[in-house]
Amino acid sequence: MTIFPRMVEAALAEGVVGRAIDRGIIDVRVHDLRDFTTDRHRVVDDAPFGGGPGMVMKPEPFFRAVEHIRAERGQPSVVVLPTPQGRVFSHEVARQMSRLDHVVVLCGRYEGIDDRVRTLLATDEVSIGDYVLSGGELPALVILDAVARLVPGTVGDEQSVEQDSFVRGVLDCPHYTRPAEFCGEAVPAVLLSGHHADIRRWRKREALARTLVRRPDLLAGATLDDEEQEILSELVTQREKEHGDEGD
Ligand code: 6GU
Repeated sequence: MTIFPRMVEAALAEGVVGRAIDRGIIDVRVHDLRDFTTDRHRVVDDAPFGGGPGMVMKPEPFFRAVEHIRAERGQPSVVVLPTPQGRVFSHEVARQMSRLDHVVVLCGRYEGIDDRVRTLLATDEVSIGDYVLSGGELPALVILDAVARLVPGTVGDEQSVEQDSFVRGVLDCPHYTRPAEFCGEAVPAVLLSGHHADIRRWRKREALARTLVRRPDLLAGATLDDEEQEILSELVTQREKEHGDEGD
């Protein structure tokens, strides 16, 4: 639900999400909030009670819109309100949502939405990170993309979803394609060697080394196989030697 349906539709037409919609794997309906106003000028906002700058989105169009969806498509599993005040979106939240049948997302604009939309209509408040955006449309698209990837059949290769960084708690390894040398930078020789066991080990090492440096917090919850455990121990020992007593 949005006052900018074209903004949302444009994003839905492309890429993995666009293909999943075309194939009927997911069904996405974009609704124009102004269609649920009752006045001639299709007004969706009003001045704040108590005064102050900016406008507040009126509650009635959101309620009428959700009532329309309920009548057409049945009771939604959740009604999500994107807001910087919500719980922070993550792979885990995306995974939970991907198992739901019917998710409604209410996008707000202006300074805010009448709080009764939150208390009476929303079942879930979600933030996509600690920064402020000017509306819920981009968060809704972020949420949709992350959730759609986890619906079976959306991403061509199911294996690649399983390998995604936040599924396993390990960041991705570097990737290369032709040319083998570019701007004086050569592709790591092991990738051209044809030694599949070496390549697999190199990728694991690169991924773990990156995770250790950039996101050590992820490693606490990571699921590592025996080879990865071994590589990680090596990397940790190596770093301790290099950094001496700088701490961990
Ligand atoms: Cl969900 N909405 C807005 N307006 N800003 C945000 C956000 C949501 N998440 C982070 N910043």
